[in-house]
Parts: sequence; structure tokens; C-alpha cells
Amino acid sequence: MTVTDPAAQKPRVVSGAQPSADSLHLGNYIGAVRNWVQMQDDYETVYFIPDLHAVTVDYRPEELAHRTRVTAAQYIAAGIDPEKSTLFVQSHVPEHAQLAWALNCITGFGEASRMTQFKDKTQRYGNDAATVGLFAYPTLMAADILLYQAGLVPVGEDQRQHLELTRTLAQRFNHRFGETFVVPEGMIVKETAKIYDLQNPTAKMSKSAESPNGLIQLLDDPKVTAKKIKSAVTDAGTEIRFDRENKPGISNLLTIHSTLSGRTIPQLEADYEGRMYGHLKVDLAELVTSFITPLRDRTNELLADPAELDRILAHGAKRAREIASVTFKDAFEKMGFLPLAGGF
Ligand code: ATP
Ligand code: LTN
Repeated sequence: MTVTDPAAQKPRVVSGAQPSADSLHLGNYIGAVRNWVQMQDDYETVYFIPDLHAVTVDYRPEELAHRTRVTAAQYIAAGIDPEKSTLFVQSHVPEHAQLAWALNCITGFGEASRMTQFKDKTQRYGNDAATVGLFAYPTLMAADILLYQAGLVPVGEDQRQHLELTRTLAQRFNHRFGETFVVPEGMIVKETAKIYDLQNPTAKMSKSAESPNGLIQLLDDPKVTAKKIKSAVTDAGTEIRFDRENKPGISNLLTIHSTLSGRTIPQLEADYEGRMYGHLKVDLAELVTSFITPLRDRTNELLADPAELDRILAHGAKRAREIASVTFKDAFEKMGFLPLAGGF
């Protein structure tokens, strides 16, 4: 099976993180953005801010544009290079919503109803608050991927089912209308790259955390970050050992340490043999704050010049449209729509 656009030199990668909070968190960085940065040299990378997805649940219109800029600034501060990668805002490329409509029309109602994220969010927000947009979230995500003929999609484990649906829809479309889309592969980050809530270490660290104390936001004041780490929930016992079952709190702290320090978990277990939980927390607070501080400063610098940031995003949208419009036109023609004379 081909996983590359025949026209592209390297396999193409597509991913994004929603602008649904005032800052990305450490889980987004470790589980997603960090890998995206590393992929820039070996792949043709397309990273975007899925703002259309962010409005599928309740949100405040006055916050959306700012959150979109913050997310873009955080991608760049973390190392996404807008020259190497195509970096843009989803709503600036209208083909995403247009192709999503076509995909809605080949997706079964039952098939979409089985998506666990939809079921979870419906339960969380209540049946009446769940919109048709939330129901169609996975088909929009499929459009995001298929428009770019992506071969690989690096996401967290929570997105596995959406990727499976994307593959099914690509195959179904190709079968029904003729070969159009690359069928993408998921690149699901390992369980060890999943970061848990500091106060509730069996739940994933999430923007919608119950308590802000469990969540390390990349724009938090470093003093606040240090405090959150020092008051992280730990487990009974004293031994610093990785054991997700019996020691979820310590295991989470070790994972964060390992990803930021580059030391392996067995090395860390040896380093901390005979030492107390408090030692690990103090070191980790230092490690995380020295990682976050420059990232935060760079983000704030970028946000201080919104016109420049918007220019970068406009440039990215232009590049994205060059790819997306070709796939879109091909898909619509294959579906039998009358082409617009002179083009769109
Ligand atoms: P959140 O739960 O924080 O709102 P999300 O999964 O709903 O995040 P995004 O912000 O779009 O939505 O996620 C961006 C990426 O970050 C995804 O690939 C997701 O799998 C990953 N991610 C989110 N939370 C974590 C976590 N705690 N640990 C590792 N990766 C995570
Ligand atoms: N649902 C994704 C965000 C997302 C995405 C995409 C990721 C929207 N469209 C396309 C990869 C490719 C999430 O991680 N919550």
C-alpha cells in the first residue's frame, strides 16, 4: 500500500491540537507536539489548529481567536518551524468543511454513534447540549487528514477510533467513486507518552480537568508549576519505582522526568534508590520549570506581535490550500458534482 502522495518526496504527516483552552498543557506537549517537532526533518509535515472542532462543544466566541493564536504560538515556541512545516488554521481552508460534508454523506448514522469520544462527551455535557457538530467531529477529522493525502497521523491513544473511521471512509470513498485518497496509518504514541492528572493520576491530564492543580499549562507562571508538582498526589509506600497499577502518581512523575531529562525509567529508578518522594518532586519541579520558562517566554514574544503571527498563519493557509484544493476538486468531480466553469 502506498502511504505517500505520489507527488510528494517524503511521506506526509498531518496533525493538530484543539484551541479549546487558554494554553496547551504538558500532556499535549509530551504526547503530541514534541513528536511533531521531531518529525519535521523526515516527513513533509502539515500541522494545523482545528478551530472548527473547538466549536463542537460550548465555547465563548470572544475567546476563540485568542486561543487560536496562543495554540499557534505554542506550536512555534515548541519548535514547529513555519518554513519547514505547513502551519495553518483549519477554518482558513474552507475545503475542510466542504469535504467533511461529502464524508458525512458516506458515513452511517450508527457508525458515527459508536464513536466513544462522542458518547463520553454527550454524557459529560448532556444530550441536549450535544450538537450535530459534535456528532460529525470524526468526519471533519477524516477530512482534515484525507485532504492532504497524509500517510501518517501522529496522535494520542484517545484518537485511535477516529483514525480507524478515517481509514474506513477513505477506503469506502475510493471503492465507490474511484481511487482518490491515500489510506492513512495512525502513529499512536506509546502509553508511556501519556501524561496523567497530577491530582488524579489515573485520569489523563486534560484541559477540562476537574481541578486546575492537576494540570500543568505551558503558560502557567513557573512558580505555580513548581507548586503543582510539589503537591502532586503520590502513592502509599516510599519506594520510587515505575508501577502504573500500584503507583500511578510516582509512575506519572517518572514519565514526565524521563521525557524531559532524556534519562530512561530504569536509570531514574537507580538514581532515586533510597531517596524520598520529596527529592523526586523537587528535581522534577526544577526540570519542568526550566523547560517551560523559555517556552513561555517565546510564546509571549510571539503573541506580542499578533500581526506577524497572523501573517505566518496566512502564509501557511495559502500553502495548505494548494494541496487541499487539488484533492477536493478531484473528490467532488469523482462524486459527480458539476464543476464550476473557471474554477472556484
Ligand atoms: P484535552 O483532553 O486536553 O482537551 P484532547 O485530546 O481533547 O485534549 P487536543 O488538544 O486536540 O484534544 O489533543 C491534542 C493532542 O494531545 C492529541 O494527539 C492528544 O492525543 C494529545 N493529548 C491530550 N492529552 C494528553 C495527555 N494527557 N497525555 C498525552 N497526550 C495527550
Ligand atoms: N481530534 C484531534 C484533533 C484533530 C486532529 C485532526 C488530529 C482534529 N483533526 C486531524 C490529527 C489529524 C485530537 O487530538 N483531539
